[in-house]
Amino acid sequence: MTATSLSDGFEAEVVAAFGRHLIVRRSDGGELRARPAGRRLSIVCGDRVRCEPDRVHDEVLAVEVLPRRTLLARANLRGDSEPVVANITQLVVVIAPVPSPDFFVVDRYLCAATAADIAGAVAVNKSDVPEPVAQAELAAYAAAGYPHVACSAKSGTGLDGLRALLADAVSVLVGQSGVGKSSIVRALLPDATVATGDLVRDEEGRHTTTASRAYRFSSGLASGGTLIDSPGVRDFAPAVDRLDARTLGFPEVERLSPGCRFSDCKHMNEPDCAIVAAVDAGALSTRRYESYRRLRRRYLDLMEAQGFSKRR
Ligand SMILES: Nc1nc2c(ncn2[C@@H]2O[C@H](COP(=O)(O)OP(=O)(O)OP(=O)(O)O)[C@@H](O)[C@H]2O)c(=O)[nH]1
Ligand SMILES: [Mg+2]
Ligand SMILES: [Zn+2]
Repeated sequence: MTATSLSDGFEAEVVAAFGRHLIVRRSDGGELRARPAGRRLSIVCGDRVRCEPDRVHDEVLAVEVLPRRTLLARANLRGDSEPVVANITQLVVVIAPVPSPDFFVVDRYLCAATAADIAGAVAVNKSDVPEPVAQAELAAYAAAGYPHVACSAKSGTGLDGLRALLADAVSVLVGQSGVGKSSIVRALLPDATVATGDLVRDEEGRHTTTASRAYRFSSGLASGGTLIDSPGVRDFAPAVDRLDARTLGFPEVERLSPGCRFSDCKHMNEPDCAIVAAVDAGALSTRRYESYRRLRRRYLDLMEAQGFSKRR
């Protein structure tokens, strides 16, 4: 890093974020370490930032976050909204036969995406493992408008379908630890060194991702696309302030609710509810509706928690 290269402010893209440690990519492709200029600046992978040199400490400071086109945000335990990843156009929830999927977590990710105007999709990895993933669940996602692709990062089966899904999109791979998100990145981008510094061994000695990292497709079917690998999660709840209070991000509710008797129907216990009628008629998955009910209850809890934390 020469002094002249740091002489002026510049704009850059955050390609990795781990706490207050950032890696930013300049428009010339060069990557630099950087850190947020203040405690209050919350910067995530995918953000575009304005950077300035800090000559005293010989480092790069990200001083401003440029307006985000999209933001995936989660609710923390206090109910407050926390940014997860910015400027993505697509969220791909990765599931696998092992570890067995928690479809309620998958649903909540997809709700957060839908609420944030981000396309949602499901990738079913480890298709080489002779253990089926519930086809009824995948059919329910397809009916809701979320496509799914089957693949195996190990055998290479289905990777073309995944490339087609990712083409020209800025996508994040999310999901439980061990489903194969980083393996998919390595299979799709063999030249990208999935930096080992971003990986640590967990208590069972497996490599697990600790920081989100963006990779760009330079060739192949998905040229023009960007793929962001992210750390595995046990749970996920969408940020409440970003959720549409009416639909909670469920496309089926959005589509069916005009048929409800009450325009402010919450689809819980109200009479003549079109969503309940669709469940009874077998047109809406019972599990997706149960997921809606759970998220409705959680939404109220998080709103309440947020109220408490605001009053502190
Ligand atoms: N059989 C099989 N195993 C796979 C496949 N993809 C990944 N794995 C294995 O699954 C384990 C976890 O893979 P990772 O890519 O580290 O999973 P991850 O989702 O990135 O996990 P975290 O970083 O902890 O969130 C590794 O042992 C991989 O070798 C696959 O398609 N088939
Ligand atoms: Mg990983
Ligand atoms: Zn209703």
